[in-house]
Amino acid sequence: MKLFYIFILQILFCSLSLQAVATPNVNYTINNSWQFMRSNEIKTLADISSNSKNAEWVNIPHTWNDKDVIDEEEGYYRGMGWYIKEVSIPTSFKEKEVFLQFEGVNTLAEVYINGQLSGTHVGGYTRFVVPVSKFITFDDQQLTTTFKIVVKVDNSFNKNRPSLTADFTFFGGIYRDINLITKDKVHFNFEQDGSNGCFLTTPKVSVEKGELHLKAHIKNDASSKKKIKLISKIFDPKGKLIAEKISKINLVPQQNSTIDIDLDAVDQPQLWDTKTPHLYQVVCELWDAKTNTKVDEVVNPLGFRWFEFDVEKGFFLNGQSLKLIGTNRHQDYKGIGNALPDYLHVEDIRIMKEMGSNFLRIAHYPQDPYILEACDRLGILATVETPVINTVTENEQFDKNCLSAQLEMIRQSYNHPSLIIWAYMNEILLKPKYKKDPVRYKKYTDYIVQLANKLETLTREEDPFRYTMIPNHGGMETYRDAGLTEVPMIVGWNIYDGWYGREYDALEAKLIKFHEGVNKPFIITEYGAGADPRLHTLNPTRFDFTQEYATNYHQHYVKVIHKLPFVAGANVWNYADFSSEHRVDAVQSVNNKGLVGIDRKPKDVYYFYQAALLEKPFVGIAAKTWKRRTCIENQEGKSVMPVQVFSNQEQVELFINGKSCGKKKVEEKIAVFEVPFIHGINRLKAVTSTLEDYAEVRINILPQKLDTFPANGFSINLGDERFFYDDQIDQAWGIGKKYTEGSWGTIGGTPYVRPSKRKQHPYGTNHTIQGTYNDPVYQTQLVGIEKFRMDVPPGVYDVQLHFAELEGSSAKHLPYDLMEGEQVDKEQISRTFSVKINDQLILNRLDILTQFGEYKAIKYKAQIRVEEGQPLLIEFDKIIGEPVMNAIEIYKKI
Ligand code: GCB
Repeated sequence: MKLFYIFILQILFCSLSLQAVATPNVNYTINNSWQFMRSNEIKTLADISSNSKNAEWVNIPHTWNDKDVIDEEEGYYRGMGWYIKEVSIPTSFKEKEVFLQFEGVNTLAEVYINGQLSGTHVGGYTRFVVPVSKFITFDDQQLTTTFKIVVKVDNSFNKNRPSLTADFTFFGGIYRDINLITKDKVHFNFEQDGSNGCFLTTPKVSVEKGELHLKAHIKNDASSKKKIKLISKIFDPKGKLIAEKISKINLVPQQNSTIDIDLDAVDQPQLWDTKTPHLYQVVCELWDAKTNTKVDEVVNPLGFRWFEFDVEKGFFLNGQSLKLIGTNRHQDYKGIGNALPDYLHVEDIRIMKEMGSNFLRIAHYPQDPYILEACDRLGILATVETPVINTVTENEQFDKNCLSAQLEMIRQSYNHPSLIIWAYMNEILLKPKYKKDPVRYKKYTDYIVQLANKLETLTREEDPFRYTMIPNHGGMETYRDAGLTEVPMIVGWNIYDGWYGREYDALEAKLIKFHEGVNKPFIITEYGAGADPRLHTLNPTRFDFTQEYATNYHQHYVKVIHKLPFVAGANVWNYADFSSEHRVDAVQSVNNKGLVGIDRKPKDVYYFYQAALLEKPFVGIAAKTWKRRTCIENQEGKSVMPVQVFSNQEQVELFINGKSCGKKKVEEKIAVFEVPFIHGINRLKAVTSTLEDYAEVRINILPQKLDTFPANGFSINLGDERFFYDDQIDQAWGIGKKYTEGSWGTIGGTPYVRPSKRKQHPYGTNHTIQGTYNDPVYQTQLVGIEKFRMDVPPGVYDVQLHFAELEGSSAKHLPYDLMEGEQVDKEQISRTFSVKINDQLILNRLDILTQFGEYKAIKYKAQIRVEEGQPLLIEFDKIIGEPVMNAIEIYKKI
């Protein structure tokens, strides 16, 4: 559409004479070539020129935090950024009204046109419109008129602006499109709250009939009365005009009018549902009755559907019971931050649909318009919410900002048939203030309930046809006793049993208790387990960040969600891994609970969901995500490892290198095969009665006896039961073993366990390690290691020792700690040790903490010549405390 307008504009430029001619309305982006300065030094427009040497050219969408969230330093720039651009428009636009429409600026925007403040907006996730015409002087002597736009953007913390805290990065910048729009003096009122001025409702829908109502806000900015025709046209899903209604309206000068009309009901409408999302279109046109010219046009999607939430029976769409299952979504991407090209928004929804999702929680804030448009087209039901998260500020300004965000969200997304729930306040009691002072705490929670009631009332007044929801967390009593579960129509609960706490077996009983306790329609708004795509294990354990544990966790949740009818819906946290700068997890600053990575590469669990949700036959081999492995040989020189195959068929057969591993019954969507991998390439094929899937896995089998040394060396992780796959350089790290006669391995030492009251981390720590992107290699270690011995053939060896001190003073917790105040009581450890290899002193009195500091990746390389009959022997001499080693690599050079 925009290209079309640009084309029209070009024609205009060519054919304009100096007399005013009637021009159609235009709407095109002005995203290119903005001058940008990130600086807190620039306080006013006057400071810009003295700082302009620091300016860079950027295109919108843009965020200034794309780089500083991927660097190693903690924290990111939260402050001011200035965007500057000169824009030329045809002088003929004088006859029109010119506007700028900002799709999303995080978080505060001040827009100056030709030096005058022409608009401000608080809130990073909704659209706003700024008038231009009254701030510019059209140059009648020229074909074009130029004006200057300066936008001040601020993403710093402000106690009056939600979100105050949250587990995601608040990327600053103009990160969605800027449109230049012209309108006739008479137009649908799109300035107010960023809506398009037309609101459609379907008050009653059945198989026989779909009723349709239109509320249109029309503005007459002219100084004279206007006679107007409003023509409302309905087009069926094939684009055929099926109804048209003309309403005559008299507009008073300089006023807004609201028109409420029933449009013709549609007989036997093609219903919108998640399998066949039949989309009608409603085109509303404004015609000047006197000149008989069209002055404005707005197109909206229309879907005929009805839905209902039942406390006991869950959700019904068009009278049919439907379990809502899908994911949540954040709006960022690897290396780009939140400034996504449109393709990625649409692609995300396509990937969700291909997984079998029928439900999306757009969390924790409204997202690019493409998201709901794609949900409408592809058939994914949605809930959207405003970012009032974790805590509130008790003052009027904070309330006002929450309410305006809610209002804008509703008005801007109102016509999407896929949208069924408006939500607000995520886990608002997660960071409660005044917990130790019961009287003050009560006052605080009363304030929150009052604010919730204001948001609820506003939402129900704006839209009596949809549901409302608040997503809570933790124990039911906290929210119920505060009075918060009373407020919305649906209660959402974020549940992490089996991840942050307890085991997932506790889930079913918990859900039943919650259901009985709150007696409202119920959605599991979040559940998820972190999985660093690079970590794998044969022994999945809670909080190990392996793909295998995540699969077990989700398999259990899906089973329970399907079993309990009162669970109307559930959203995995999260669709994709996302940026959370302050998060301390397996991957620095990334929340790893995605079903796909931050680069959208599927994890095993994505394929599991395809098996669990798709109705068409599906088979998928888990091994695809773990395509290079290092493991230890068994007696037959092979390495037998389980391989999961996900399917919705009854039975699967798996082949390795053409040989069958047998047939297996699929249970809860998974069949597990014990597969005898051989050294080198292994080709897997899974076969069901109608389908096949393939995977290729390269295995590096480490022999028990090293008569010949592996060509690509030894890369071994210590103190770990997880295999690490470095996907950047395709290096597979195996897990260590104890030395046995004639073989290789460690002597002495026990795996490091992070002191924690709840034993949260089965292996080592999840603290960020500096100086590497391979944190898991350094996050585990053997403590008290005495020797590492390898009975090797003679030759020259390169021995690489990896260390990190994990017992530093600043053992950190998740800033976003759902473990509720886990405390680590520990004393500063001191350790000094020396390392000899084959009697050669390699490291003298190594004290990692003093020499390098805590949580830093340290690597030493040494070359050793081993003579016939000699082993390769690394010895750790303890001087103070216990020696440690995190990982080891050995290569044979000669
Ligand atoms: C939650 C929050 C979400 C976090 C998530 C997590 O409950 O609502 O914002 O990212 O937990 O991963 O801890």
